Parts: sequence; C-alpha cells; structure tokens
Amino acid sequence: MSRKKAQKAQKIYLYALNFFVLFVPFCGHVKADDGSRLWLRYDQLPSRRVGSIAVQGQSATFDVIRRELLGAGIVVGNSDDASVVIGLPQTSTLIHKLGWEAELKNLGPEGFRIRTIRNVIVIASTTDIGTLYGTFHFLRLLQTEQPIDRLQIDQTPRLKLRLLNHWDNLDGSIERGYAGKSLWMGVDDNRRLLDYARANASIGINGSVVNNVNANSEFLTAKYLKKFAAIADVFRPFGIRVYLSPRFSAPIELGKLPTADPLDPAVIEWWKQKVDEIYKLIPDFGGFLVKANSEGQPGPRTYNRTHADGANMLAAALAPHQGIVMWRAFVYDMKPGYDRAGAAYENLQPFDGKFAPNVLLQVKNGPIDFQPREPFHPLFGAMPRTPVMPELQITQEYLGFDNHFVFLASMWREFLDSDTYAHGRGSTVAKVVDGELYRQRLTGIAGVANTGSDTNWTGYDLLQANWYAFGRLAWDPQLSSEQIATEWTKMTLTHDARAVTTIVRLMLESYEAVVNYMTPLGLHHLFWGGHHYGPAPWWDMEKRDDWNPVYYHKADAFGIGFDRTKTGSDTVSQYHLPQRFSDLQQCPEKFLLWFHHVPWNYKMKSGRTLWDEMALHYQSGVDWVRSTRATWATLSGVIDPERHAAISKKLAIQERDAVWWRDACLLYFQTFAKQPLPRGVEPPAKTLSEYKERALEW
Ligand code: GCW
Repeated sequence: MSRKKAQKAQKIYLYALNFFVLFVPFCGHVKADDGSRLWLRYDQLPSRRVGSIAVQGQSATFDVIRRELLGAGIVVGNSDDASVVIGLPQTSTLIHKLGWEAELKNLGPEGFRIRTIRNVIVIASTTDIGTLYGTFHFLRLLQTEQPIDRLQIDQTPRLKLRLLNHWDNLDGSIERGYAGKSLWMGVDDNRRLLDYARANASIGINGSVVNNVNANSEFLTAKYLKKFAAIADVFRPFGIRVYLSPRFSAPIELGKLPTADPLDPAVIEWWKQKVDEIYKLIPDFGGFLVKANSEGQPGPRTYNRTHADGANMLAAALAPHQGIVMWRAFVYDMKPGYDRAGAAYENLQPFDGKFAPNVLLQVKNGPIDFQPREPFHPLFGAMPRTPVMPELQITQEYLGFDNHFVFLASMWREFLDSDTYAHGRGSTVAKVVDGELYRQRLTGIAGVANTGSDTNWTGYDLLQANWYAFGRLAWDPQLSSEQIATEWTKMTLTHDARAVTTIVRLMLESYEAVVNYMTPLGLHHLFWGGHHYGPAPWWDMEKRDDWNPVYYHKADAFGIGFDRTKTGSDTVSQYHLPQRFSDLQQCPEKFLLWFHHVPWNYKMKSGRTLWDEMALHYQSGVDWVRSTRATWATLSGVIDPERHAAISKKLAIQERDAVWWRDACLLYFQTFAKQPLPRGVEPPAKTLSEYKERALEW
C-alpha cells in the first residue's frame, strides 16, 4: 500500500466510524454478529458510568484515542471538568498539577497510571502510547464491569518486545495460516490494517514481523520496502513497529555478490547499505528476525561461519539505528542416531555471551516444534549472557488448525511457570524471559499469528481468544489463564454471569482435553506428514527420520516412548536437575513418554497399566468434546445466533476429529501392545487400514 493510500484508508475509516457512532444507535435491535469486532465490542458498554472524557493532547496517537472513545459511544471533549482526563504532564494542566513526573517516569515509556481522584479519573503517562495503553485498559475495565470509583493502577509491560510473527508469503498465502490470506501481501488498499493495529494496541502488542521466516529476497527490494513503509505509517500511531525477515543469501540474489559470507567485507557493506535504505523509508524500523541454516534456509554455516558471526554481522548494520536482531534457535541437523530434541541446545548454547548486545535468541517454547505438549526448551535457563525470547505458536499447526477449540493460555502458563532450576528452585521460565533472573534489559516474546483475511480474523470465533491471550501474557507473563479467559469472554461473547462461568470453565479445560485425544502422556509428533492435521502414528516415509512419527513414539512389542535418559539419547542432561525427568519415579506422567521408553504394562500412579491409561486418556478427550457440544447448545439465546451457530458447527468437526484421533492411534498402538481396549473405551468406528487409507480432512 502506498503512503497516500494509507492516508486515504485512514480517512475512510474515520468517516465510517462517525457514521457508526451517529446512526447505529438509532437502528433498533443489535444485528447478528460476524465476529469482526473481536473483543473491541462496545455496544454493551455502560457508557453512562463515564460521563464525558477529556483527551488532552495533540498527535496522531491522541487522535486514535479520541476515535476509540467515540467508537465506544463516549462523549469526548477537552474540558477540565470532564469526569475522565487523559493526557501527559506537559499537555494537561490537571496532570501537571498532580506532580507525578517522577513516578510516571519510573513506569517507563509504555507504562501508565490510572487514578480516581475525588470525582475525576485520571489516565496519565509520559508518552502518547502510554496513554493509549491506559485508555484501552480503562475501556477493558468498563467492558468487564469492574468498579471504577477507586482506581489505583500503575502498569508497566514486563517485556519490552511483544511481537507477532506473520509467516506471510509474497503471493499473499500464509504458511501454517488457517484464517484466509495475508492482511497485507497481495492486498493494496486494506482498511483492515487499522483494525488490526487497534486490536494489537488494545492488548499491548508493539511489533509485527510482516513476512515469513522462510523468506524470499524480494521482500528486501525497493518495491516491497515502500509497501512496508506505508504499513509502518498506519501502525505508528498505535505504537506498533514493523520488522522484517531477511533472507540470509540476499546479497547474492539482490546484490549479485558471489557470496553471502558474513565475514566478507562486500557482504558486510551490502547489508549496511540495505539497512540504511530501510531506515530512510521507515525511521522507526524494528529490526530483523532470522531463520538461518534451518530446514533448507541459507545461513552463516553455509560459509563455515558460526551463528554468532551471522547474527552479529546483521546486528552491526542495525545498531546505529537502534535496531535489533532476533536469531531463531530452530536449528536441527540430522545425523544418524541423533535426537532432534537436543539439537538447538547443541547448536546454540556454546554461543552464550558471544552475541552482540542487540541480538536476542528466539527459542520455541519446547525443544521439538510446537507440539500439543512439550516440556520447556532447555535453552531457557542455559543462556545467562544472552537475552532469550520465547516463540509461541498462536496459529494451530499441530492443534487442529482453525477447527479445534483450545485455549492456549493454559499451555503458555504451563510453559512460563516451568522451573528451570537455573538458580535453584523458583527460577521459572517467566523469570528468565522477563530479565529478572539474569538482570537483562532487552526482553521479548513472539507469537506466530493466527490472523488472516477471514471476516472473524482467526477462522473460528473462539480462537480470537488466543490472540488476545498472547498479548495479555506478553504484557504480563504472570497473569492467570482464568483472568484472561474471563476478560475475553465478557468483552467478546456475553455478560450473562452463568454463561461467563460456563465458557471460562470450558476454555480452561480445553487444553488438557485436546492433549488427551491427540498426544497424551508425553507422546508427540503423531501427525500426518506435511499438513499436520490428523493422526498418522504409522508414518515412516519422510526422507528425514525426524519428520516421521515412528521416530518419536518408538512403539514396539516391549513398549512405547523416546528414551532421552542416559540409556538413550541423554538429552535430558541439557536440563538443570535432570533427575526430575530422568528418574521414572519423579518424572511427571504428562511427560512420561517424552523422556522414557516404558513397557505396555508399566504401572501408572492410578494403578492401571500404561496401555489402559493411554486408552482412557484418548477416551476422556473425546468425552470432553461431546459434553462441550452439549453444554454449548444450552447457551443459545445468550450468545448471538450467528456466532453461536458457527461455533456449534466447529464443535461438531472437533468431535469427529477427536474420535478419529482416538481410534487411529489406539488401533495402531494396539498392534504392538496386543491387549484389548479397557472398559470405558468405545470400540473404534473404522478399521486401522481405513484410517491409514486417507488423511482426516479439515
Ligand atoms: O514447524 C515448522 C513448520 C514450518 C515452519 C518451521 C519454522 C516457517 O512446519 O512451516 O516454517 O516450523 O518454525 O521455521
């Protein structure tokens, strides 16, 4: 999109919003809801609780604040006797008089303060963006019906970089995206960009990597840089920076150099020029996210250089502009007898302390690849001299695409609360990530986005909650899943108290249920090759062993599971205090088959055999989906019919799939276990060969 077009889009948006504010309230009943407003739904907002709001400041960001409040049906003015005052000490006499300068400064550039002072609510910050965050926080209080008569809120985001990663390709397709096409690639006049920016700002997301990490050099050509500059113009008032994924071999493809060796002076100069060119167009450009020497991508090792050589070369080009490099640790080679779970640690840990100060290592939450459940990645707690930022996957590559209802805050909480024991008990991943453990200032977190061109953004209304949850946890990695689920439900679906309790309960149960019918007890990567939708535990035809499910479960006549202890690959020793996983007595059962190869008759804590326990886990996952469908049916009338029906349809697909998962896995594993299904597990709907014959369709 060109700059002019971006400005035009902004104008049209403003007109549309005014129309909405002025006319829609007179239109009578609320029509069906298509989900496009996400959690920014203000029709139920009890605006009379607020009176008028004075927005005291002039800038593009203050305009965003005004528009948002208008959109919420609130009277916006500038007078000091309004009931809410929003501004900075230097733009608001009232805020100036309060003498908060020092305290506001302590809250940092993105922090804000909200205080009820006699009968005025004051929302203040030292920056426009801080007041925008404060405004969205205040709106959330109203949307979730919190008391506002005695507000005493000081907030600062715990993490500095709170980014979405978009795996968007040149042709507008999205790798592992299930909600339509890209919001910007192949789209020229996209008014949705503004709504995307609003939604992100409302949850504190402050950056977007706009292209796929499987990068094409074309993205660095002038044509695309101009496009990204126009996007950056749209995002800027919302506090969102643009980042790019450069292809490491771009100096060859675009610069016609004979090499992309990071120590070659001509290569170094090429990147410096390229980065300078980017900053001329995008003065607040954030930096680069790099996938190098991974799954066929070029990188420094192509030239016998190290990951640190590659990262530091790019970091040097970005440093004069305050840009950063996020270097991905998703690196694994395949040697015979190798355990992929140990690869990233082996490849990257030796470089702790060798990266430039503006480099972060971006590490997936688990050691393999966004599986339904993985133990935390051992690099968290192993890099005291390197900022390590987690990469979470919001899009559900291994979790039923946009068809399965799973609230991912539960998974992310489990990850963030995991104890690395790096400095004794209580050294949680959250403390590594927020810089507390190693006193690091450069901190961040990334989420691979689940957004797309679909009207409801995420392909499934309930999965909007995962975008929301990611932003909320990025702002505060200590927030409880329950709080996030409750906020989202009230803002997005309903205020009916009984319905809220029910939906929140389902959200909190959903993660365990999906793990149960896909990969219980530490199983992982049982997916059909390529698309990763349904089960194919028998799969063994990929060219690389570690792309085959049989490599991961290792089922045989003796038992099942991947032995990662001393008798096996011993990658468990990459953890501090490895005996908590390697000792069978201590290993949590949810990770049993991740770390151990155990016999089918192994006695579980319940007293049952492993085989029986596994079968019952699969069954309980199916049971949960069935009861959730029934519960959801009772909520018709509380939720608008359009979204209620759409969600019902998705739950029906989820039930079909859960049954398929249970049957395909149990029938296949039964060929090794050679035992009957225990009581309480339904007989399979089809035969094993039928399940093998064709993939589950989505
Ligand atoms: O899990 C794999 C995905 C790839 C992805 C890769 C990565 C972007 O299947 O689609 O590529 O991870 O994270 O780099």
